[in-house]
Amino acid sequence: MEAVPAWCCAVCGGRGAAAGVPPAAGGATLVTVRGEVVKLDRGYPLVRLEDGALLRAEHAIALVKGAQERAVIGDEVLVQVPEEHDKAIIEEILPRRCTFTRKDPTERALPQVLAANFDQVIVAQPINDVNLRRLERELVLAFETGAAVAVVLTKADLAADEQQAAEVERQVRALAGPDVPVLVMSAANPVSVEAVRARLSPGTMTVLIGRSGVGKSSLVNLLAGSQVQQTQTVREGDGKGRHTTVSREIIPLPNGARVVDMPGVRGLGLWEAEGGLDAAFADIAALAEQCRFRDCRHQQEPGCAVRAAVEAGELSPQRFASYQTLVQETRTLKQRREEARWMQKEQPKIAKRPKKSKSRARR
Ligand SMILES: Nc1nc2c(ncn2[C@@H]2O[C@H](COP(=O)(O)OP(=O)(O)OP(=O)(O)O)[C@@H](O)[C@H]2O)c(=O)[nH]1
Ligand SMILES: [Mg+2]
Ligand SMILES: [Zn+2]
Repeated sequence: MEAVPAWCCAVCGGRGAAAGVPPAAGGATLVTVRGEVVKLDRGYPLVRLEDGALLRAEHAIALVKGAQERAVIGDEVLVQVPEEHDKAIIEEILPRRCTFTRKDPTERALPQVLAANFDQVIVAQPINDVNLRRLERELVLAFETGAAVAVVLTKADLAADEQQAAEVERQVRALAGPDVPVLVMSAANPVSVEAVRARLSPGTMTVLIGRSGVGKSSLVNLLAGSQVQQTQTVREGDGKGRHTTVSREIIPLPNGARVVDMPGVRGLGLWEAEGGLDAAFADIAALAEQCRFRDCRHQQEPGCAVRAAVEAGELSPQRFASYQTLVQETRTLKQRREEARWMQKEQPKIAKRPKKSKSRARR
Protein backbone atom coordinates (compact mmCIF):
# COMPACT_ATOMS: atom_id res chain seq x y z
CA MET A 1 0.00 0.00 0.00
CA GLU A 2 1.26 3.44 -0.85
CA ALA A 3 2.32 5.48 2.14
CA VAL A 4 -0.13 8.24 2.98
CA PRO A 5 1.60 11.63 3.04
CA ALA A 6 2.02 12.86 6.59
CA TRP A 7 0.01 15.98 5.87
CA CYS A 8 -2.94 14.28 4.43
CA CYS A 9 -6.40 14.01 5.84
CA ALA A 10 -8.90 11.31 6.54
CA VAL A 11 -11.40 12.60 4.03
CA CYS A 12 -9.27 12.81 0.92
CA GLY A 13 -7.60 9.55 1.94
CA GLY A 14 -4.12 10.50 0.84
CA ARG A 15 -4.98 11.96 -2.55
CA GLY A 16 -4.11 15.47 -1.52
CA ALA A 17 -6.35 18.30 -2.62
CA ALA A 18 -9.13 17.44 -4.97
CA ALA A 19 -8.30 14.27 -6.85
CA GLY A 20 -5.80 14.89 -9.61
CA VAL A 21 -4.13 17.84 -7.94
CA PRO A 22 -0.74 16.75 -6.72
CA PRO A 23 0.54 17.88 -3.33
CA ALA A 24 2.74 20.95 -3.19
CA ALA A 25 5.14 20.69 -6.09
CA GLY A 26 8.67 19.63 -5.32
CA GLY A 27 7.69 18.58 -1.78
CA ALA A 28 7.26 22.15 -0.57
CA THR A 29 7.78 22.39 3.16
CA LEU A 30 4.62 22.52 5.16
CA VAL A 31 4.38 24.90 8.04
CA THR A 32 2.76 23.76 11.23
CA VAL A 33 0.83 26.49 12.97
CA ARG A 34 -1.08 26.70 16.18
CA GLY A 35 -4.77 27.31 16.28
CA GLU A 36 -7.89 26.99 18.37
CA VAL A 37 -11.09 25.16 17.54
CA VAL A 38 -13.69 27.93 17.71
CA LYS A 39 -16.65 26.15 16.17
CA LEU A 40 -17.75 22.61 15.71
CA ASP A 41 -20.46 22.28 13.14
CA ARG A 42 -21.78 18.73 12.92
CA GLY A 43 -18.33 17.37 13.58
CA TYR A 44 -16.31 19.73 11.34
CA PRO A 45 -13.93 21.93 13.29
CA LEU A 46 -13.39 25.55 12.38
CA VAL A 47 -9.92 26.60 13.48
CA ARG A 48 -8.77 30.13 14.20
CA LEU A 49 -5.07 30.35 13.42
CA GLU A 50 -2.69 32.52 15.40
CA ASP A 51 -2.86 35.23 12.74
CA GLY A 52 -6.64 35.35 13.11
CA ALA A 53 -7.44 33.49 9.89
CA LEU A 54 -10.39 31.10 10.07
CA LEU A 55 -10.11 27.75 8.33
CA ARG A 56 -12.24 24.65 8.12
CA ALA A 57 -10.24 21.66 9.20
CA GLU A 58 -10.10 17.91 9.01
CA HIS A 59 -8.27 15.47 11.20
CA ALA A 60 -5.04 13.85 10.07
CA ILE A 61 -5.43 10.14 9.50
CA ALA A 62 -2.95 9.38 12.26
CA LEU A 63 -5.16 11.14 14.81
CA VAL A 64 -8.38 9.47 13.86
CA LYS A 65 -6.96 5.99 13.36
CA GLY A 66 -5.27 5.04 16.59
CA ALA A 67 -6.77 6.67 19.63
CA GLN A 68 -9.67 7.98 17.54
CA GLU A 69 -9.06 11.44 18.82
CA ARG A 70 -11.31 14.26 17.71
CA ALA A 71 -10.82 17.94 18.35
CA VAL A 72 -13.54 19.60 20.40
CA ILE A 73 -14.56 23.19 20.95
CA GLY A 74 -11.81 25.05 22.82
CA ASP A 75 -9.04 22.68 21.78
CA GLU A 76 -5.61 24.08 21.05
CA VAL A 77 -4.37 22.32 17.95
CA LEU A 78 -1.39 22.15 15.64
CA VAL A 79 -2.46 22.32 12.04
CA GLN A 80 -0.84 22.15 8.66
CA VAL A 81 -2.16 24.11 5.74
CA PRO A 82 -1.07 22.33 2.59
CA GLU A 83 -0.97 24.38 -0.59
CA GLU A 84 -3.80 23.62 -2.99
CA HIS A 85 -5.75 22.15 -0.11
CA ASP A 86 -8.94 23.89 0.91
CA LYS A 87 -8.81 22.72 4.50
CA ALA A 88 -6.33 22.74 7.31
CA ILE A 89 -5.25 19.39 8.67
CA ILE A 90 -5.28 18.93 12.42
CA GLU A 91 -2.06 17.10 13.18
CA GLU A 92 -2.12 17.27 16.95
CA ILE A 93 -4.46 18.16 19.75
CA LEU A 94 -2.46 19.82 22.50
CA PRO A 95 -2.92 18.67 26.11
CA ARG A 96 -6.25 19.86 27.50
CA ARG A 97 -6.28 22.06 30.59
CA CYS A 98 -9.77 20.85 31.48
CA THR A 99 -12.64 19.09 29.76
CA PHE A 100 -16.39 18.74 30.01
CA THR A 101 -16.84 15.01 29.63
CA ARG A 102 -19.90 12.82 29.68
CA LYS A 103 -20.38 9.15 28.94
CA ASP A 104 -20.79 8.70 25.21
CA PRO A 105 -24.53 7.96 24.91
CA THR A 106 -23.93 5.71 21.92
CA GLU A 107 -21.18 3.60 23.50
CA ARG A 108 -21.16 1.08 26.31
CA ALA A 109 -18.19 2.47 28.15
CA LEU A 110 -16.48 5.32 26.36
CA PRO A 111 -16.14 8.99 27.29
CA GLN A 112 -17.19 11.87 25.09
CA VAL A 113 -15.48 15.21 25.52
CA LEU A 114 -17.82 18.07 24.68
CA ALA A 115 -15.58 21.08 25.35
CA ALA A 116 -12.05 21.86 26.49
CA ASN A 117 -9.93 24.60 28.02
CA PHE A 118 -12.50 26.81 29.70
CA ASP A 119 -12.56 28.58 33.05
CA GLN A 120 -16.16 28.33 34.13
CA VAL A 121 -19.28 26.24 33.66
CA ILE A 122 -22.65 27.92 34.01
CA VAL A 123 -25.60 25.61 34.47
CA ALA A 124 -28.88 27.13 33.27
CA GLN A 125 -32.30 26.03 34.51
CA PRO A 126 -35.65 27.83 34.10
CA ILE A 127 -37.01 29.08 37.41
CA ASN A 128 -40.58 28.20 36.36
CA ASP A 129 -39.69 24.59 35.66
CA VAL A 130 -36.62 23.66 37.68
CA ASN A 131 -35.60 20.02 37.67
CA LEU A 132 -33.57 19.52 40.83
CA ARG A 133 -32.55 15.95 40.01
CA ARG A 134 -31.16 17.05 36.67
CA LEU A 135 -29.47 20.01 38.34
CA GLU A 136 -27.65 17.64 40.69
CA ARG A 137 -26.34 15.68 37.71
CA GLU A 138 -25.38 18.85 35.86
CA LEU A 139 -23.50 20.09 38.92
CA VAL A 140 -21.58 16.81 39.28
CA LEU A 141 -20.47 17.07 35.64
CA ALA A 142 -19.66 20.76 36.02
CA PHE A 143 -17.61 20.25 39.21
CA GLU A 144 -15.78 17.32 37.67
CA THR A 145 -14.27 19.70 35.09
CA GLY A 146 -12.36 21.49 37.85
CA ALA A 147 -13.49 24.88 36.50
CA ALA A 148 -15.52 27.44 38.46
CA VAL A 149 -19.23 26.64 38.65
CA ALA A 150 -22.29 28.91 38.73
CA VAL A 151 -26.03 28.43 38.29
CA VAL A 152 -28.29 30.77 36.35
CA LEU A 153 -32.03 30.54 36.89
CA THR A 154 -33.62 31.83 33.70
CA LYS A 155 -37.12 33.02 32.81
CA ALA A 156 -37.73 34.83 36.10
CA ASP A 157 -40.66 36.60 34.41
CA LEU A 158 -42.44 33.25 34.07
CA ALA A 159 -42.37 32.41 37.78
CA ALA A 160 -45.91 32.08 39.19
CA ASP A 161 -45.23 34.83 41.72
CA GLU A 162 -42.43 36.26 43.81
CA GLN A 163 -42.96 33.72 46.54
CA GLN A 164 -42.58 30.79 44.17
CA ALA A 165 -39.44 32.33 42.66
CA ALA A 166 -37.95 32.86 46.11
CA GLU A 167 -38.75 29.28 47.15
CA VAL A 168 -37.15 27.80 44.01
CA GLU A 169 -34.11 30.00 44.49
CA ARG A 170 -33.82 28.82 48.10
CA GLN A 171 -34.01 25.17 47.07
CA VAL A 172 -31.42 25.65 44.33
CA ARG A 173 -29.06 27.51 46.69
CA ALA A 174 -29.38 24.73 49.25
CA LEU A 175 -28.65 22.14 46.60
CA ALA A 176 -25.75 23.99 44.97
CA GLY A 177 -24.04 24.71 48.27
CA PRO A 178 -22.51 27.90 49.64
CA ASP A 179 -19.66 28.10 47.12
CA VAL A 180 -21.78 28.21 43.98
CA PRO A 181 -23.25 31.58 42.97
CA VAL A 182 -26.91 31.32 41.98
CA LEU A 183 -28.10 34.15 39.73
CA VAL A 184 -31.66 34.85 38.70
CA MET A 185 -32.34 36.50 35.36
CA SER A 186 -34.93 37.12 32.74
CA ALA A 187 -34.50 37.90 29.08
CA ALA A 188 -37.31 40.39 29.58
CA ASN A 189 -35.24 42.33 32.10
CA PRO A 190 -31.85 43.28 30.64
CA VAL A 191 -30.64 44.60 34.01
CA SER A 192 -30.83 41.09 35.46
CA VAL A 193 -28.30 39.95 32.85
CA GLU A 194 -25.66 42.26 34.31
CA ALA A 195 -25.04 39.93 37.26
CA VAL A 196 -24.24 37.16 34.79
CA ARG A 197 -22.00 39.46 32.77
CA ALA A 198 -20.10 40.34 35.93
CA ARG A 199 -19.10 36.69 36.24
CA LEU A 200 -17.57 36.63 32.77
CA SER A 201 -14.15 38.19 33.20
CA PRO A 202 -12.17 39.39 30.19
CA GLY A 203 -9.88 36.72 28.84
CA THR A 204 -11.86 33.84 30.34
CA MET A 205 -14.07 31.29 28.67
CA THR A 206 -17.38 30.04 30.03
CA VAL A 207 -19.32 27.00 28.90
CA LEU A 208 -23.09 27.34 29.14
CA ILE A 209 -24.98 24.09 29.68
CA GLY A 210 -28.61 23.21 30.27
CA ARG A 211 -31.42 21.34 28.64
CA SER A 212 -32.93 22.53 25.39
CA GLY A 213 -35.23 25.52 25.63
CA VAL A 214 -34.01 26.88 28.98
CA GLY A 215 -32.85 30.09 27.31
CA LYS A 216 -29.09 29.66 26.87
CA SER A 217 -28.96 31.28 23.44
CA SER A 218 -31.29 34.07 24.56
CA LEU A 219 -28.85 34.80 27.38
CA VAL A 220 -25.89 34.72 24.99
CA ASN A 221 -27.63 37.20 22.68
CA LEU A 222 -28.21 39.58 25.56
CA LEU A 223 -24.58 39.24 26.65
CA ALA A 224 -23.34 39.76 23.10
CA GLY A 225 -25.65 42.70 22.54
CA SER A 226 -26.96 41.32 19.24
CA GLN A 227 -28.76 38.29 17.83
CA VAL A 228 -25.71 36.13 17.31
CA GLN A 229 -27.56 32.95 18.15
CA GLN A 230 -30.88 31.70 16.87
CA THR A 231 -33.62 31.03 19.44
CA GLN A 232 -36.95 29.27 19.17
CA THR A 233 -40.07 28.94 21.29
CA VAL A 234 -40.46 25.84 23.41
CA ARG A 235 -43.11 23.27 22.45
CA GLU A 236 -46.59 24.17 23.61
CA GLY A 237 -47.66 20.81 24.97
CA ASP A 238 -44.78 19.93 27.26
CA GLY A 239 -42.63 23.05 27.31
CA LYS A 240 -39.65 21.16 25.91
CA GLY A 241 -37.06 22.89 23.76
CA ARG A 242 -36.65 22.24 20.06
CA HIS A 243 -32.87 21.72 20.03
CA THR A 244 -32.41 24.96 18.16
CA THR A 245 -28.66 25.31 18.73
CA VAL A 246 -26.92 22.46 16.95
CA SER A 247 -23.34 23.68 16.59
CA ARG A 248 -20.90 24.44 19.37
CA GLU A 249 -19.33 27.82 18.98
CA ILE A 250 -17.15 30.18 20.98
CA ILE A 251 -18.84 33.57 21.04
CA PRO A 252 -16.70 36.59 21.87
CA LEU A 253 -18.38 39.15 24.12
CA PRO A 254 -17.76 42.90 24.02
CA ASN A 255 -15.80 42.85 27.30
CA GLY A 256 -13.26 40.30 26.03
CA ALA A 257 -14.81 37.30 27.75
CA ARG A 258 -15.91 34.35 25.64
CA VAL A 259 -18.80 31.99 26.00
CA VAL A 260 -19.71 28.62 24.47
CA ASP A 261 -23.43 28.23 23.83
CA MET A 262 -23.80 24.46 24.07
CA PRO A 263 -26.66 22.71 22.33
CA GLY A 264 -29.13 21.40 24.93
CA VAL A 265 -27.95 17.86 25.55
CA ARG A 266 -30.43 15.08 26.22
CA GLY A 267 -28.25 12.50 27.89
CA LEU A 268 -25.92 13.52 30.66
CA GLY A 269 -24.39 10.23 31.67
CA LEU A 270 -21.59 10.53 34.17
CA TRP A 271 -18.10 9.52 33.19
CA GLU A 272 -15.33 9.75 35.79
CA ALA A 273 -17.14 11.66 38.47
CA GLU A 274 -15.75 10.89 41.89
CA GLY A 275 -14.38 14.40 42.38
CA GLY A 276 -17.54 15.91 40.93
CA LEU A 277 -19.73 13.81 43.21
CA ASP A 278 -17.76 14.82 46.30
CA ALA A 279 -18.00 18.49 45.33
CA ALA A 280 -21.65 18.48 44.29
CA PHE A 281 -22.62 16.45 47.36
CA ALA A 282 -20.16 18.03 49.78
CA ASP A 283 -22.69 17.61 52.64
CA ILE A 284 -22.82 13.84 52.10
CA ALA A 285 -19.05 13.63 51.59
CA ALA A 286 -18.57 15.37 54.97
CA LEU A 287 -21.02 13.02 56.70
CA ALA A 288 -19.33 9.99 55.11
CA GLU A 289 -16.11 10.98 56.89
CA GLN A 290 -17.86 10.06 60.12
CA CYS A 291 -19.09 6.64 59.02
CA ARG A 292 -17.56 3.82 61.05
CA PHE A 293 -16.14 2.14 57.96
CA ARG A 294 -13.97 4.06 55.55
CA ASP A 295 -15.49 2.25 52.57
CA CYS A 296 -19.05 2.55 53.91
CA ARG A 297 -21.60 2.37 51.09
CA HIS A 298 -24.29 3.86 53.33
CA GLN A 299 -26.55 0.87 52.90
CA GLN A 300 -26.72 -1.66 55.74
CA GLU A 301 -23.42 -0.93 57.48
CA PRO A 302 -23.53 -0.22 61.22
CA GLY A 303 -22.39 3.22 62.31
CA CYS A 304 -23.35 4.91 59.05
CA ALA A 305 -23.44 8.65 59.62
CA VAL A 306 -25.15 9.35 56.29
CA ARG A 307 -28.14 7.13 56.98
CA ALA A 308 -28.28 8.47 60.52
CA ALA A 309 -28.57 11.99 59.07
CA VAL A 310 -31.44 10.90 56.83
CA GLU A 311 -33.22 9.27 59.77
CA ALA A 312 -32.71 12.39 61.89
CA GLY A 313 -34.27 14.49 59.11
CA GLU A 314 -31.01 16.39 58.52
CA LEU A 315 -30.49 15.07 55.01
CA SER A 316 -33.36 14.85 52.54
CA PRO A 317 -34.14 11.27 51.47
CA GLN A 318 -34.49 12.45 47.85
CA ARG A 319 -31.04 14.00 47.89
CA PHE A 320 -29.58 10.86 49.44
CA ALA A 321 -31.38 8.72 46.84
CA SER A 322 -30.05 10.76 43.92
CA TYR A 323 -26.56 10.59 45.39
CA GLN A 324 -26.84 6.81 45.60
CA THR A 325 -28.16 6.62 42.03
CA LEU A 326 -25.28 8.70 40.67
CA VAL A 327 -22.69 6.77 42.68
CA GLN A 328 -24.15 3.52 41.37
CA GLU A 329 -24.01 4.87 37.83
CA THR A 330 -20.27 5.55 38.15
CA ARG A 331 -19.68 2.13 39.71
CA THR A 332 -21.50 0.30 36.93
CA LEU A 333 -19.51 2.24 34.38
CA LYS A 334 -16.22 1.49 36.13
CA GLN A 335 -17.09 -2.19 36.07
CA ARG A 336 -17.90 -2.04 32.35
CA ARG A 337 -14.63 -0.29 31.65
CA GLU A 338 -12.72 -2.94 33.56
CA GLU A 339 -14.55 -5.65 31.62
CA ALA A 340 -13.73 -3.91 28.34
CA ARG A 341 -10.07 -3.57 29.35
CA TRP A 342 -9.95 -7.24 30.33
CA MET A 343 -11.53 -8.29 27.04
CA GLN A 344 -9.00 -6.23 25.10
CA LYS A 345 -6.13 -7.85 26.99
CA GLU A 346 -7.46 -11.40 27.05
CA GLN A 347 -9.25 -11.75 23.74
CA PRO A 348 -6.13 -12.12 21.60
CA LYS A 349 -4.93 -14.88 23.96
CA ILE A 350 -8.28 -16.64 23.84
CA ALA A 351 -8.31 -16.45 20.04
CA LYS A 352 -4.81 -17.95 19.81
CA ARG A 353 -5.44 -20.78 22.29
CA PRO A 354 -5.70 -24.21 20.57
CA LYS A 355 -9.23 -25.54 20.58
CA LYS A 356 -8.81 -28.27 23.19
CA SER A 357 -12.21 -29.92 22.95
CA LYS A 358 -11.83 -30.65 19.23
CA SER A 359 -8.35 -32.18 19.55
CA ARG A 360 -9.57 -34.32 22.43
CA ALA A 361 -12.48 -35.56 20.34
CA ARG A 362 -10.11 -36.66 17.63
CA ARG A 363 -8.03 -38.75 19.96
N1 LIG B 1 -40.50 34.48 29.00
C1 LIG B 1 -39.22 34.21 28.77
N2 LIG B 1 -38.87 33.48 27.72
C2 LIG B 1 -37.56 33.24 27.52
C3 LIG B 1 -36.55 33.70 28.39
N3 LIG B 1 -35.37 33.28 27.94
C4 LIG B 1 -35.63 32.55 26.83
N4 LIG B 1 -36.95 32.52 26.57
C5 LIG B 1 -37.62 31.86 25.45
O1 LIG B 1 -37.43 30.46 25.54
C6 LIG B 1 -37.33 29.89 24.24
C7 LIG B 1 -36.07 29.05 24.15
O2 LIG B 1 -34.96 29.88 24.29
P1 LIG B 1 -33.52 29.54 23.67
O3 LIG B 1 -32.61 30.66 24.06
O4 LIG B 1 -33.66 29.22 22.22
O5 LIG B 1 -33.16 28.21 24.46
P2 LIG B 1 -31.82 27.32 24.40
O6 LIG B 1 -31.49 26.96 25.78
O7 LIG B 1 -30.78 28.03 23.64
O8 LIG B 1 -32.32 26.02 23.62
P3 LIG B 1 -31.48 25.00 22.67
O9 LIG B 1 -30.71 25.80 21.68
O10 LIG B 1 -32.55 24.18 22.03
O11 LIG B 1 -30.63 24.20 23.58
C8 LIG B 1 -37.36 31.06 23.28
O12 LIG B 1 -38.67 31.21 22.78
C9 LIG B 1 -37.00 32.25 24.13
O13 LIG B 1 -37.55 33.47 23.65
C10 LIG B 1 -36.96 34.49 29.51
O14 LIG B 1 -36.18 34.93 30.33
N5 LIG B 1 -38.31 34.72 29.64
MG1 LIG C 1 -29.77 27.50 21.95
ZN1 LIG D 1 -22.08 5.41 55.68
